[in-house]
Amino acid sequence: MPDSGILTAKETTMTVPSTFLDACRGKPVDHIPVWYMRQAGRYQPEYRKIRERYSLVEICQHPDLCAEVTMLPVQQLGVDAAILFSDIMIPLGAMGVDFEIREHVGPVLDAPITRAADIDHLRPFTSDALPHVFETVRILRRELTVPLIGFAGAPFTLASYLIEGKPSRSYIRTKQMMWGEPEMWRALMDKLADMVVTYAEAQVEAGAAAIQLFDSWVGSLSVRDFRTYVLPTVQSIFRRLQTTGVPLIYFGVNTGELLSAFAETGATVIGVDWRVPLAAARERVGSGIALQGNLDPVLLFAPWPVLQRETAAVLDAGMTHPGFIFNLGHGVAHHQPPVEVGTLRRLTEFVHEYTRRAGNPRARIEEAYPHG
Ligand code: 1CP
Repeated sequence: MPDSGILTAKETTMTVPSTFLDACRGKPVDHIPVWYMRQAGRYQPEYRKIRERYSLVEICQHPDLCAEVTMLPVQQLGVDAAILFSDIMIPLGAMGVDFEIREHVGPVLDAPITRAADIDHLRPFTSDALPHVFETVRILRRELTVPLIGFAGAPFTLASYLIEGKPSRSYIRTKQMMWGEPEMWRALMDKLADMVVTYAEAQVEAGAAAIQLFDSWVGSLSVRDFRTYVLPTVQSIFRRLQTTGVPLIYFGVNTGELLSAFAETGATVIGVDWRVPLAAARERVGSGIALQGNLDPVLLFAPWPVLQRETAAVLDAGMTHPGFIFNLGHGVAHHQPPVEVGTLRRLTEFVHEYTRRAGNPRARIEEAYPHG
């Protein structure tokens, strides 16, 4: 430890005990850790109140406010990790991309990328960009009692917004560039990969204890295309991020058929959506990599006994191997009326209680919660 008594990011993550970090590493845990994608957001009355006065981008520009929004779900739900409140588009702003996050739509660009010159014009991302983001991370490192997950969008998913100019269902323009202009595609992937590495390293330097790479839309690719056009870039990102020493999580939606290729990315943890049974995911990924998931997010709108039964099934499947983190298969869904904060709090308590290990864990679990 340095004489000043101030811990560096690496020392913090290595010395503070954390169920979440242990589970990422496949170490024994006394309960299964929980966090939720989109755990900060519209379902929270407090968040809606803040959003009446500030846009999402403005929240990210105010470190105290952004830290408050990040901490809210930790205080309200009792989750085992926080995720930095931000958006995958934020670092693209620092590369000169003009975007807007439109209400009920998502990221929208006036001038999507169509030609090589547009890619040349993307500024390289440097770690002195976005000082407010890293200041938020430093505040959170001081304030939080659980690890902070930093994150970045993965190159394919970011490219889909840059090329389509808005959320897409078919990714036609994106795939047209990928297949038809392989040199442009490579240049774009490389530029985005450099951003991801620099941005993630700076988040760890400031205090993030894990990094999640969101490749939300990569499941739109065939396994062949994933291996040809995306896997080498993701491998290069994780290879370069190994030196940070923090767990690296790779997540996408609709990725059942890609999971065996995901196992070759170098990720410490693989996120699984709800369409794939965890036993099948485990078979495809093999052992030695932790899994995270995979409750259908819409179950949050189901009657409690159904939610409880399906959660128990996910936990039973997840606990068969070391290295499991409970999460939803995608983010908390937006709907009217919204998911109740109380439902997520009760779910978190249930996961902790159901999986708390003492003595003969499975026997105790079966005894306390007989089912099926
Ligand atoms: O203004 C708002 O409040 C709108 C909703 C919203 C929120 C709460 C958006 C717009 N972004 C965010 C925050 C956000 N985005 C977080 C932090 C919150 C947390 O997890 O607690 C994170 C991790 C993201 C990452 C993100 N943004 C992803 C990857 C995760 C995923 O959900 O797959 C993606 C694809 C985006 C793009 C985006 N931003 C916002 C929306 C509605 C979308 C998706 C649009 C689409 O369907 O393509």
